[in-house]
Amino acid sequence: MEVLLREQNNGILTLTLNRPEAINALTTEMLRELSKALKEAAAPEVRVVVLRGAGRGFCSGQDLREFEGQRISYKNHLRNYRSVVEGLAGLEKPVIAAIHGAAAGAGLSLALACDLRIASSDAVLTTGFSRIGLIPDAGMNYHLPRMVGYAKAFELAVLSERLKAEQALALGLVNRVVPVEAFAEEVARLAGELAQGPTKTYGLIKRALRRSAGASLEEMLEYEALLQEVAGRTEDHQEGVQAFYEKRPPRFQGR
Ligand code: T3D
Repeated sequence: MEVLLREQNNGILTLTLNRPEAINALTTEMLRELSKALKEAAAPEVRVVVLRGAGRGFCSGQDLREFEGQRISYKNHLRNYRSVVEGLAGLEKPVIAAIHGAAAGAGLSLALACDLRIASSDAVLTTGFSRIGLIPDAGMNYHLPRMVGYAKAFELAVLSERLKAEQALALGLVNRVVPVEAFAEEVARLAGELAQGPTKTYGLIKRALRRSAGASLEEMLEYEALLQEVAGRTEDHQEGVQAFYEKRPPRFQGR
């Protein structure tokens, strides 16, 4: 059985974590496949990526049975996570985490590294790490406090409580919550909308917002001017302005 399913349609690449018997617990093989798929997603035919889980949940984090009885080098093992997190964060196009059921441990870390999180109303989010005596990893220490602030991040990381979808929404951990029965349709609709957008510009927006996390206002003013030079020369910018003049919706090509 393939541990990662890939499906590409109309500019939307859907990556499905596929170990439903363990709520898609992450194995080394799965992380390597995911990293490879994210590198391939840089191809211009891909305009948006959706990351989801097969079966009844999104992802339960590291497979706690993979290294049963072994003493592993976390430093080495976490390189596999690093490659995936950098792949998600560095991909210059929108990445949506479609979260239904559980998102736990490193599964939540991967969701946080995506650009948008759409939760089904049955979603349950938990940091989970502290319950097994580990600190958050796979980028959670970076993303979580930036999304919810230090105090809440500390609480979530230390207590590892299970958050329902609406609680996650109130904290800003997910962008929207959709009833279970409308979830797949809403994810497809949003992905479809983004796949029709000015992809190159979306990539530059992602780059700018990510850079801002560690930059001063002066640095950002400089950097956004640089990126606007690039956005301003895209065909999609020309098309957007032309469409405005002609009072019609733009037809973006992603270049
Ligand atoms: O160690 C390292 O490599 C370092 C890196 C660590 C990164 C991490 O991600 S640490 C955190 C790891 N994840 C967890 O601790 C979460 C463990 N799982 C849970 O808390 C719960 O299973 C869930 C909240 C995710 C879902 O609960 P529920 O009640 O819906 O399902 P369940 O019955 O607990 O699980 C269903 C099956 O999936 C079950 O298998 P079984 O008994 O039917 O054969 C369960 O053992 C399996 N499963 C769930 N999570 C994992 C898992 N198997 C392996 N690894 C898992 N993480």
